[in-house]
Parts: sequence; structure tokens; C-alpha cells
Amino acid sequence: MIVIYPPGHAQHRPPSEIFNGNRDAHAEVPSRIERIKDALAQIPGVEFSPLQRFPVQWLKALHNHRYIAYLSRCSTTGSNAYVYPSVFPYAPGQTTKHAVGMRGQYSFDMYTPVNMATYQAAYESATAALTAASLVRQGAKVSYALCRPPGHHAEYAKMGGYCYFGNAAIAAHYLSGFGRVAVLDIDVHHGNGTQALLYGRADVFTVSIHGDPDYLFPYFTGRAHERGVGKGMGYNLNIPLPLGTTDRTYHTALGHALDAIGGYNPDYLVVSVGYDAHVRDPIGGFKLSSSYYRNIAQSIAALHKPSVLIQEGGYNVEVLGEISSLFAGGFML
Ligand code: SP5
Ligand code: ZN
Repeated sequence: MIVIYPPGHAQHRPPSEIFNGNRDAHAEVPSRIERIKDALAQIPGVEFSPLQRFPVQWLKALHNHRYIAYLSRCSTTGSNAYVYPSVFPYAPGQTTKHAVGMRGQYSFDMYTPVNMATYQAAYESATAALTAASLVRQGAKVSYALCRPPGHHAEYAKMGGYCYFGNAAIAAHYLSGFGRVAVLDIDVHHGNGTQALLYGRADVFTVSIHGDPDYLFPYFTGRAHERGVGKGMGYNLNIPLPLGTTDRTYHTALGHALDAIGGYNPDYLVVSVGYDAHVRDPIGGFKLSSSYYRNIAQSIAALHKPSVLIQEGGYNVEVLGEISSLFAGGFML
């Protein structure tokens, strides 16, 4: 397994997220990825490989160029202070040049602030995903991009859910130039961004297992009736599960997801790996055990597809080392 680590992530450290008018400690902290990196470094058969350079065109393939330019401009402010949205567009398609307005124009929540380090970190995170994809295209069986910030909530022109660029969708789009691609998202939250960025496509099959949006972020998407649009109809599969879901229930859903992916018969697999369905995650609400993560990995690896693992969520820093070891180890069994 080849692991890609984006060093710039550590400069992006939002202090807080705004929830119901309160400033809560931000869950998406740098130590998450440090713990995972340290754990993976202990595993025989894991090697680290540096970030390769990819031009911004790879971001523009899936994101609005003005959105990218906005994030890029935020990196030139010379201020370490994080800015948050206050006012959101009140009708579809509305735009503004006002700094306060733009924060809302390019966001869908108040959990995902920006400072001068955010663009570089998010760009490197996407680059880690692209590097991992290129290594698999060149023949590696499995690569693991330690993406931070995460990506699966980022929309075409909006940040949200701690995400800025759609790392998994970007990697999938890259690989779609070389064959059919399936994306499997096991983060506990619905990957609304991945879904939206790939919704009209039949050359990328997107599957997500997640907490029922009636009870969990991102609330507005992730329902089973969302199956794609146009040529992409039938190439998006959502499997929502109730809060409190255990290993047993999850395993049935995972079986359905893997059967569907096997039927699609992709040349490449992209896995959005979140560890926030773990029983000790502070925001997930599922009850998966640590040892079951080895089982999940083994089941996915049994598809025998060249696979790119993309880090998404997982917020209990105390257990991320253990879970990621079991997951990476399970993939290499
Ligand atoms: C990538 C990823 O996993 N993003 C998840 C974003 C979900 N954030 C939800 C934040 C929940 C707010 N905290 C509630 C505190 C109640 N006291
Ligand atoms: Zn998540």
C-alpha cells in the first residue's frame, strides 16, 4: 500500500465551528491525520510516496473557476483569522462582490471557515488524491491519500461539512480517463458533493452508505430515491441507515453496495474512507466496532479492483490510529 501525505494540512486549523449560534471546538483537527499517518507507518508493506504536482485544471474540471479563485484570493489576505459566512443567497443563482456576501455565496454551512492557509491545504489535499490515483493507474494495487481537509461534502461552487474541494470525485474523474470507475463512500455522512459532482455520469458509479439524512448532516440529500439524472440515471446508489446502526446491519448494506459495484464491473475503485461510523465517534451516531473496520476493508479488497483510498471524516482522535491500522491491514490481507 502506498500512502500519500499532504504536509500543508497542518497550517489549516480552524478553531471553531458555529452551531446553533454557539462557537464549538472544531472537530476537524490536524492531529486526526497525524495519528493516522503514525499508525500506518508501523504497518509492514506500507510505503510513503511524495505529492506529485497537478495543475489547477484538475480542480477546474469539477469546480466553478470563480469559487476556486475566491478561495485562492483568501490565501493572499495575510490574515490568520478565520472568516465565516453570515448571509446566504436567498434565491437560486444570486451573486455578490461584497466580502461578507461572498462568504455565504460560496458556503452552505457555518462549519467550514477559511483563512490564508486553507487554499494551499485544500489544494494539497486534492493533489494527494490525484497522486494516489495516478499511482494506481500506473499499476499499484492500492494507494491511500491522507486527505485533509476532507472533500466529499464540497459542491461545485460551495464549501461545507469541513470540505473545500471534492477529492474523491476529482480522483474518480482523473481515473475515468482510463476506464470505468466506481466510488464507494463509507463515511457516516452522505457524500453530497461527490454525488452532485458525478450525478449526470454513467462512466462513474457512485455508491454511499450513510446515516439517514432525516437524522444526520447534511440533512438535504442521501435518500434512496436519488439515483442520478440524464445519462447518469441509475449510476448513483444511496443506502441510508438509521442512527445506532451496528456491525451486523452495516454488513448487510455493505454487501448490497459491493454486489452493485461488482455488477458495474469497474476498472478502478475510489473509496471515501470515513471513520466516523465508529461507536466512539463524537458526531456520527453509528456503533461500528474497531475490529469491524478490518472486515469492511477485507470485503472491499475482495472485489480485486485497483483501489484509491481517500480519507474523509473520523473525529475521535484517540481511536483513529487503531481504526486506520485495522482498515489498512485488512485491505492488504
Ligand atoms: C467530512 C465530514 O465528516 N464532515 C462532517 C461534517 C458534519 N459536521 C457536523 C457538525 C455537528 C455539530 N455539532 C453538534 C454539537 C452539538 N452540541
Ligand atoms: Zn463524515
